[in-house]
Amino acid sequence: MRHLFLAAALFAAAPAIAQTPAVTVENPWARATTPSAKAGGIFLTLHGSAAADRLVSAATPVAGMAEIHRTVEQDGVMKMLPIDGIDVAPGATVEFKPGGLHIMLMGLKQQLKPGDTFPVTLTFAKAPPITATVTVGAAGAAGPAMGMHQMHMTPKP
Ligand SMILES: [Cu+2]
Repeated sequence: MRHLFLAAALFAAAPAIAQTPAVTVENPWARATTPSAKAGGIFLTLHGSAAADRLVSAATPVAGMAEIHRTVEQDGVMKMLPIDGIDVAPGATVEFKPGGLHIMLMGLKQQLKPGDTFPVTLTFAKAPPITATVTVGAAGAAGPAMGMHQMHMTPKP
């Protein structure tokens, strides 16, 4: 009897089928910001599901706007460019990291302090949206804590 009950409970907890399998979001984190900062960045890793999908937008209550940015080098200067989405191929790993892909936060409504958490909702072309919890890293985590917009003006040494 006990085994039957467990099986029934597991079945009930199974996610609804017939939807595109979701991309997996791993280790979402943000850089700590200064009290006056209006911009920030979110970094995370996406793992593709069995089906091809595309991250098309991001939103968070802590910022007026969130954009998907990539970083390119033009004439020895690192620049950030907004992109309208990023493909996540089946089984692929897409890494958002400082100096590369990132979710740019503009119009920050609060300071991002180390240890704080906040939600980010990622919208995909096919699978339902995913809301993940972002943890604010220590100031200077994996790079300078200065606003990423600094990169627009900083020539490479
Ligand atoms: Cu950016």
